[in-house]
Amino acid sequence: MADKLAHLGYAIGVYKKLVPAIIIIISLLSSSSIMSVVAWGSSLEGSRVGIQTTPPLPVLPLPSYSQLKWQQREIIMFLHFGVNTYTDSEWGTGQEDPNIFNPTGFNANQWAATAEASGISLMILTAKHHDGFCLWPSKYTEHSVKSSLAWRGGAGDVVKDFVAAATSRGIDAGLYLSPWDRNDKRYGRDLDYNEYYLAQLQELLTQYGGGMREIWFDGAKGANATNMTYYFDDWFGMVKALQSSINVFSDAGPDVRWVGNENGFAGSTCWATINRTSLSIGNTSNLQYLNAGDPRGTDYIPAECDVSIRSGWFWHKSESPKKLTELLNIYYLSVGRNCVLLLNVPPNKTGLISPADVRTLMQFRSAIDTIFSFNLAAGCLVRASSQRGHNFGPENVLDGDHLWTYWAPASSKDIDEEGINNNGGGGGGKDQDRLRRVVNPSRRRPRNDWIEIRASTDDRLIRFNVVRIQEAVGLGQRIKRHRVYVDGKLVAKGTTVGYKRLHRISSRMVQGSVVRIRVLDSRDLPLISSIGLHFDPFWAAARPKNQSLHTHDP
Ligand code: FUL
Repeated sequence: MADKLAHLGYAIGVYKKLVPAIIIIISLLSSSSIMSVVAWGSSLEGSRVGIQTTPPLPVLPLPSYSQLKWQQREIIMFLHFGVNTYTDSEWGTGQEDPNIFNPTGFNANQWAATAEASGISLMILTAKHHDGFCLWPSKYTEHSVKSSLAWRGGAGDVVKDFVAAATSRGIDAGLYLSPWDRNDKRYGRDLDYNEYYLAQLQELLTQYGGGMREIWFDGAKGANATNMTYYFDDWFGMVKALQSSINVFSDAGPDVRWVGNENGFAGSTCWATINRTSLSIGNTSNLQYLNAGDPRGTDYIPAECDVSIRSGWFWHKSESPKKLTELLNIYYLSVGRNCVLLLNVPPNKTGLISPADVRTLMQFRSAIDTIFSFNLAAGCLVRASSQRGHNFGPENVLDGDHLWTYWAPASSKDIDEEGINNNGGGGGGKDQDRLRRVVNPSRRRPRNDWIEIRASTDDRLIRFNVVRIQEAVGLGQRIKRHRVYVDGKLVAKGTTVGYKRLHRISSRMVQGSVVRIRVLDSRDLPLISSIGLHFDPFWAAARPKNQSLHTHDP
């Protein structure tokens, strides 16, 4: 009853100045459920000469359209292919004979078909790795497929086939062009090498269509490699000029940053925001900063988690793909921590993705679909501590839009003036009266924002072991600390949320009738675009390690 009164206070507070008669109608409805009050109040505002409450102000910095598209991909396929595939090595010397590159069964359609069947929408190919061997016939070097006479008589072009195969299946393409080049004699002579590198960039970004979606500038370089300065500003400037929707990856962005390790793990706190001025390419002293991001960062540069499906980046006969449980763990610690997973799947000597890797990818996709295609919160009742206005109700977290429809609580000003912030579900009544008197903005009470999923009937329990929370990051990443309760008992806690936060429940399974997510700290109002309660059978079957919460966040 106290809850119901609190929500009535909210509805009255919002509308009393406009339509006094509504108050009478609301009192008549005092015996109806909270949900019906929220829905009913909303439709009244909708009828108010068509003017709707505006979204709250954004919290800068914001993601670009291309970054949002990148984030929604969740998994990107990386393909390491080149002379190393034939020499059983990871870093070539640059002295390899181009004739060893002979992928007798090369078929980029098989790569694209594998990506498509795995639900992957972008593939990134190593056009040139550290050995300097180019997978396209560059005009500026002999160290390329045009010297691989055994393969298509030197007339082959892997990049061309790769882009054509991807495009034919509606999959986007991206390229990796290693800055460190162990073959080219110009390496070490700043001007000459930068001109060479820019000439190659120009080839790659003009000869294969205008739809390139990501370019990867790898900061790696051998400890004893020749010193030289890369002209990053020129590189980035040229890339952006030639490809309008491309995301530039490097240790320091500008669009996508490295996560600071090659295991596929983001930090348990992971901000998409960071200060670019504190980053530099190829500098390994700030890995922790890259891993966690920075709540005060002035640049929006989300992290990409690169890891290989096998232990090496290139194909080696002796290696086999990771197990499904390991890949799922990587998924939870990358995609489930506000990042994108860049999963390397190396083509073998014949030029195809090995059957074992294809099988593993299929299993991985099917496991993700099994876990996430059904939301146990669907059909449940949803309510929140407060609501900004008509378009910002808690029901938005259960629709299919995970970016632009969201629950927004009332602003602190509205809460202070109207006393509409329901105090933890047990508030209302006298508490509301007290809050109504607090009108001095300098004495605002701390916020207590929460949103709750409730089983639709009293006897129904929700059984789940994964919680998914998503912020409306189009208006900036905000949440700093949150907790999840089931029937009042803490089951998960964490810091950042961002585009997607996934919690696996440490006890492997939990059940209850009310799941509440509390936001303990946030940069301005928290905006939640989606909530999911899911069942992960692989997690349920895994042997519990201990009963404590798996995350050590505050
Ligand atoms: C590293 C490189 O040295 C590896 O060979 C691989 O390409 C990986 C993605 O980046 O820095």
